Amino acid sequence: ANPVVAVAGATGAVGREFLRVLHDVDFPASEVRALASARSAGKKVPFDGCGLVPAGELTVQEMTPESFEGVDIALFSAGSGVSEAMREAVVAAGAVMIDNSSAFRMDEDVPLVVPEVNPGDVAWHSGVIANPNCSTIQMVASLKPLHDLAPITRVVVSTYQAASGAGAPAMAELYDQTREFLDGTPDDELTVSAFQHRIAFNCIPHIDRFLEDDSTKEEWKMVAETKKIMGDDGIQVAATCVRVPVLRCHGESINVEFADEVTVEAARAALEAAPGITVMDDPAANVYPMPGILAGTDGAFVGRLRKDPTVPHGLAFWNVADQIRKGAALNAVQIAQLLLP
Ligand code: A2P
Ligand code: 11C
Repeated sequence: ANPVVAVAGATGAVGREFLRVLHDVDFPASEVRALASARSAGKKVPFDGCGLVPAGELTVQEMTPESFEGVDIALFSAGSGVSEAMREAVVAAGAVMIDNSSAFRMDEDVPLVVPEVNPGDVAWHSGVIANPNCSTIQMVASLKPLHDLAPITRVVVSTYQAASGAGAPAMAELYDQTREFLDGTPDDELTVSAFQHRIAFNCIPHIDRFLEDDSTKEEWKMVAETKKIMGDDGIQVAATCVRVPVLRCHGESINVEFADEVTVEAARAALEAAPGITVMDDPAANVYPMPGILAGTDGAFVGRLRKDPTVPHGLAFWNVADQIRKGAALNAVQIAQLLLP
């Protein structure tokens, strides 16, 4: 039978994208339930239809433990607290929770899945499958085909992360603050609430909270999640995560060190053949991936491929992806597709 799908957090930035992606891939649902907080109950959200569900608005229902009766697949993006509170009800209903929050990612009974990298891991779930952090997803999608050429021993990554990674209100803050700034509003009168500092005309090397070793939680996620998804604790990752005044799409500067020689040509061929990766690399024609041209696209885009001559077997490249699609909603729906009979 066609599955019943619940979208938990349907009014949020990722939740709305879940609905778009379900339509785009024509997910074979028999019903799609839009769930959010009591504040949104009764609101309508647009839906273009998928499977047996016709196009038309969905009426948002308040999410309660009873919301999951009859549900087969529950796509969650309503924050860690909500995922934790609803897990038992979702699993008791016999549904699989595909969770975009960081609540369960490192749990031993929860697979952390990027379908291009470790699709087989969905087999051992016990009711919950976690969707990795957006900056990790786009990086590992490009590391996997390279790791298959020769083992990767070390990765140095610096991110250029879009405001929308912090949710829809953060995106609005970049927009409005930029206008206020250009209108001459003094710094101390600008509205600063989504980030620690002004984001307009600025870069903030601080995403999520600081940890004891002075790295941030976002940087720690890139280290720990990469090892779990790639199934290789031997990959060392050094990450610096930076928020930049971009609305949508994260960029990443990535330097990789291999155990053996990998030529730029071999790396390019492997990336061109890899699922979910588009190589956009023609320096002579000024062609390389950029957030400004890639919002709304699927997969991860790679360019600026070149040798890193500072280490024995080094490669450098630049990676851009729409972090709300491949980094969140699309990856989660691709996980759901792996569960279809
Ligand atoms: P609501 O719009 O009713 O607050 P974002 O990440 O863009 O901020 O979106 C968060 C999503 O999670 C929204 O859909 C939001 O619904 C939902 N949400 C937040 N808190 C709760 C809650 N306690 N119960 C159910 N849904 C929630
Ligand atoms: C950001 N990467 O850009 C974060 C958002 O663990 O899923 C996603 C956080 C997470 O702010």
